[in-house]
Amino acid sequence: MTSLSKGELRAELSRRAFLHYGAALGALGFAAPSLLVSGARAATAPDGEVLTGSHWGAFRAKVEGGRMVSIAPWEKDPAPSHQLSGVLDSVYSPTRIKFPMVRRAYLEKGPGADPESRGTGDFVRVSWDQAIELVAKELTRVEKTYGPAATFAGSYGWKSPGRLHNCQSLLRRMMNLKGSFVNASGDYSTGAAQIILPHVLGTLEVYEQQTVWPVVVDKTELMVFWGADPVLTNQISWVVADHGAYPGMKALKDKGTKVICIDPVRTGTAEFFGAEWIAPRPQTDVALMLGIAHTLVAEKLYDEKFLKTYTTGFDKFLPYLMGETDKTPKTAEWAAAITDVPADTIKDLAHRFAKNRTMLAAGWSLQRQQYGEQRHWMLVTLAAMLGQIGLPGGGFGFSYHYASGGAPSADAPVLTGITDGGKAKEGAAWLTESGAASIPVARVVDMLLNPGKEFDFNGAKAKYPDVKMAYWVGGNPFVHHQDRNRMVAAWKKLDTFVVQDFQWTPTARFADIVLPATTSYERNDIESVGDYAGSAIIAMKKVVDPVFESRNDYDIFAAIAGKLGKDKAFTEGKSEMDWIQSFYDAALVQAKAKNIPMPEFDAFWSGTGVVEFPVTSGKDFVRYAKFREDPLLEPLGTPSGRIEIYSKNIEKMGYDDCGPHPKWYEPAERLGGPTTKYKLHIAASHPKSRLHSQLCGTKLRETYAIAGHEPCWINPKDAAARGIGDGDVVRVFNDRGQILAGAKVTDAMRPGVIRVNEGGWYDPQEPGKPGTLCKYGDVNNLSMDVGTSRLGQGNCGHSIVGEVEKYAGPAVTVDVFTAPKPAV
Ligand code: PGD
Ligand code: PGD
Ligand code: 6MO
Repeated sequence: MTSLSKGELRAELSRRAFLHYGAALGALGFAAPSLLVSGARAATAPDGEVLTGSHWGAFRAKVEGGRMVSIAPWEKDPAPSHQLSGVLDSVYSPTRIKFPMVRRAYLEKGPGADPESRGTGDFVRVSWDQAIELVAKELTRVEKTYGPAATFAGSYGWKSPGRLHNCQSLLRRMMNLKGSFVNASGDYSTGAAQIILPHVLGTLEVYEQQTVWPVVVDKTELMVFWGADPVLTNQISWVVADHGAYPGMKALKDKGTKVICIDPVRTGTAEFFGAEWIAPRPQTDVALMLGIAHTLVAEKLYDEKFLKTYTTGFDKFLPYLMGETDKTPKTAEWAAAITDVPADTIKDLAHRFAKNRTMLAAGWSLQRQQYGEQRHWMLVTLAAMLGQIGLPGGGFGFSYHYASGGAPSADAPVLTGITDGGKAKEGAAWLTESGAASIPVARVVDMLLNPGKEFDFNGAKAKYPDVKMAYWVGGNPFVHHQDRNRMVAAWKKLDTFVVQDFQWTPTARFADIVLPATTSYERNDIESVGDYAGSAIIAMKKVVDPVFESRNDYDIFAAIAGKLGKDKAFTEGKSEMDWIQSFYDAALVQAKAKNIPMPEFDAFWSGTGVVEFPVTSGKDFVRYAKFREDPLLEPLGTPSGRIEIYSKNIEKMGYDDCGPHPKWYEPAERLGGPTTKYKLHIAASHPKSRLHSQLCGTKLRETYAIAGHEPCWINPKDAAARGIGDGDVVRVFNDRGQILAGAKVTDAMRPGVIRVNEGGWYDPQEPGKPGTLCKYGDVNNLSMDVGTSRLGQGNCGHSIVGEVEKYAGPAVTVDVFTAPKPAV
């Protein structure tokens, strides 16, 4: 495998750093013996101003009388997110979980009792001692009765930043001490791309540093945002957001560089750049790319030398492209019929891509669709045909829209974090983590419905375990997972469902045992700033004391581990501050070795609470420049060392839904599809004023909800044809489910496509009843729950068709934003 450049390494580390470097921390052995008892709370937060961090950026919180009263963005944030205004409310909102609660039937009759009453809000308040005892007992019972592969703790979700209170690592740390558990691999963001791209490029690619913005501004002549809305999605980061992409985007705009947005929606990004808007039918992008590729060949505009030197398998792809293998040449005209983009436009794109220094910057919606693997593979193939990969400002980029990819990386040490106590894995190996069994993350409902069934995943075969208990922390599956009604039915199979969150999410409402966690503003922690930039390390100081009876995730898991007789192994005798210092000190050792200025811990913590790092070599990073310079000495991590347009490894897998070269596959349903029943595509994109479902329970919702519901964007023509007016309550439906939404009539939508963003909280009219109406507008009532293909098994959250009508039923009350009655 080729050695990673610094920028690449940082990006590799950013999202999964705790996995890669967990072992190193242990080896460094910084943990000084603690003088404090485990779980001891730091002193009460005083009044004044506290700097802390969040997914939305760093901010200063003002505290008066022990209450957070206002927040202001960190003065060094170049583009603060408007979502910060919801953060304050998230601490005090009526959705806060105040006490441990147990579903009544569960408490009275035990595990598995009356699963029909899940989601009805019939809870009973219990003490913390009772709750911890119940959880520990059930973990033990399930393991003893059914073995280690009967408890699912693959708990996926966006939790909060912080290297200690990383609730998912903490859950798995406790589970590893107990015995074992069923894990999940991959994520919902890039499930298909992160499996296909290592075959094509030898690396995950989606979480790696991009050719940096200053180089793009200087050299790119044509910037193409393909299914990407970076102005919207760069608001947040996995760690504390740096927002470094925004100055880059502004400089590109100021320079007047030509920008094209290929998207069924005229996005905020298209408006920001005054971009040319090309609106294909959703899910047809591979056909569009093939039409462009065919034009490049037909008009001899492609770079044969690049293909020969840096790629393998083009000779096997070319006969498919030209129609020699299937009698269907993938001409611009062929593509036009599928995509609804005129053939002349497709040819014109081919001409302009070839003539200019072109950056193809793709988002991830493209691969959150059936056969999603093909999108990024074909885009790499197209970029290879253009021959600009490794040149400044040319090629492709799969993270310009995420966590400010392309913001130059600083010379920063790696910040370690709490580990799950399992074996640390590096690079792509985190995809197959520890656990008694592991499933691809988005197959969780399939697993519950089909114990013992064999499934394929990236060349391997495995069987679904028979799971009786699930423990979820830091995620909201009753919003994020597809096909809600299928999911609600599957969940009835569980004996026990434990949820640990700080708010009454739809998931918490479907739990048997609900444990109230603190927000990250009620505890101390430490985090990096910028997934790719790594521009600083920041103290996430406690702003206020825990609200109501909430406890830190660390303390909850330490208490459960304690009941299992494993508290010493869990805490290693360290307090919150001991851990935080140990992570900092490990970074300090690296910094000293590299002559990077960094104060001692005490000065850092009691001083400004931030240490910033300089940018030197990161400022002119060009992705794949080294490979281009010397493909023999700097080969890719693929079997051939080159870009694989044809993969022999995938050929060997023999899948009918992901062949050995990129290809157009007709999805089960799409706008204008040959067998598609419904007339509208439903875009389930990411929201401008939320992070998924986070902040949906706050006052911020009032700034965008329409008639109290999640908005449904619709083109004026589609609205008029259905008698729908702006502001009307509408019912969006298909064979899988139905939701209410509020109509926003706008010509920013392509005709035939409506948009309801993901992340709206599920509010079932009759909880547990198949097909019941969701009163607020959770779009995943409508999506389909199938894997992208047998290769990647990613989710298909963007493969939805359906219909919309003006709502004519009885008035409804949205209940999901207040706590269940017994919990108030
Ligand atoms: P979040 O709303 O971020 O969504 O799904 P995910 O489950 O990650 O959920 C995080 C939860 O963690 C919240 O309930 C929050 O309160 C809780 N939490 C935050 N901090 C803490 C903490 O410190 N402790 C504890 N205990 N809990 C905490 C996101 C997923 O949705 C993703 S990443 C993607 S990319 C998918 N996107 C789509 C899509 O494009 N289209 C559709 N149809 N569906 C999707 N679903 C996926
Ligand atoms: P999406 O909103 O799903 O975002 O980033 P990702 O790029 O996946 O889609 C981006 C664009 O693709 C949308 O404008 C949509 O209209 C378009 N699109 C959808 N389908 C198609 C199609 O078939 N063809 C074409 N050409 N375009 C299509 C998601 C990323 O965003 C992720 S994974 C996470 S976890 C974060 N989530 C959020 C969030 O919830 N809220 C904000 N504000 N920011 C985020 N950033 C991250
Ligand atoms: Mo995601």
